[in-house]
Amino acid sequence: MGGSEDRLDLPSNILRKIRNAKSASVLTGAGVSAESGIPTFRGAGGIWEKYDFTKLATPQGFKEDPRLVWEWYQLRQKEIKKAKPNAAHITIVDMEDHFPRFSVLTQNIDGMHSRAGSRNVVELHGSIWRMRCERDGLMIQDDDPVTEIPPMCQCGSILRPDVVWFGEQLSPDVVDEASRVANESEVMFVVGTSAVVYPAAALPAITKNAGGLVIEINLEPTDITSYADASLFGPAGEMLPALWNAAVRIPKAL
Ligand code: BJW
Repeated sequence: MGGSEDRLDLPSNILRKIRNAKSASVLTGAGVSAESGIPTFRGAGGIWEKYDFTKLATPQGFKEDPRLVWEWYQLRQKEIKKAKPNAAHITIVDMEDHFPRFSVLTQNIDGMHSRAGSRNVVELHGSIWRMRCERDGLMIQDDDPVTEIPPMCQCGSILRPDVVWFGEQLSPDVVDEASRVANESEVMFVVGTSAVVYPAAALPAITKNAGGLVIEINLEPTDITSYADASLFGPAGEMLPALWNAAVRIPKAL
């Protein structure tokens, strides 16, 4: 038994509800990939400490300097390509094998859940591995970092990363699917998100209001903590496997 299991301290009724749920989901944020070496956005050492989001993650920033934005995305593609899924990503794959209905709702654009082996992944903010043309709608998927900056469409326009920047709408289909999943989840695990970016941050409240359990894993308290059924504070790569072991191993009699 490791140190993380000692810190779990979850009542057996919660563990039993987790194990017996028929429908579950995980909402992930940048913290789930932190132990793979991919930086988070906010807080000490976060991306927004070093880079100006207005220049790099808004449609206005892209219009003003597409080359700068693409250089930043290429740098991140290279970092992500080198990273490996960690124990949290892998535990989420195990969860999918256990629950009859299961979805990963991720704010991350890094593709790490799919690389780890998760099948049912809803990418709320798009993917760094896709680019699209806003003029003719062409979509290109490529698992390697871009080589041409900025990448050009055959129609002569500059392609953009297929990600959701601030002030842009998430795809309505994606929001509908995520809301449906949140509404039908008997348990939602909220892992490694600061829960400040909407509409993703509102998904756990949908689960809670529909009578589901919300279990949070983070290094520190967030706005979710006030209504979560349990909050586990520690690294996702330790806390999630410990939680999952405890839930699947709980004796049937409890
Ligand atoms: C660990 C750990 C470890 C670390 N283990 N844990 C309603 C209310 C208020 C505002 C709004 C609202 N509706 C819309 C808004 C505006 C805006 C918004 O939410 N702003 C807030 C910041 C105030 N939302 C939008 O603009 C969204 N669009 C929208 O709503 O459209 C509707 C609309 C538009 C126009 C007119 C009218 C309606 C779009 C948001 C898009 C976000 N895009 C980004 C960039 C994506 C592309 C890219 O990556 O390049 O998405 S911003 C960035 O933040 C990224 C992330 O997905 C997102 C969330 O961040 P996340 O994942 O939570 O990371 P961090 O860094 O914040 O937190 C990491 C956490 O992990 C921390 O808590 C750590 O403690 C923890 N951690 N290591 C466990 N090892």
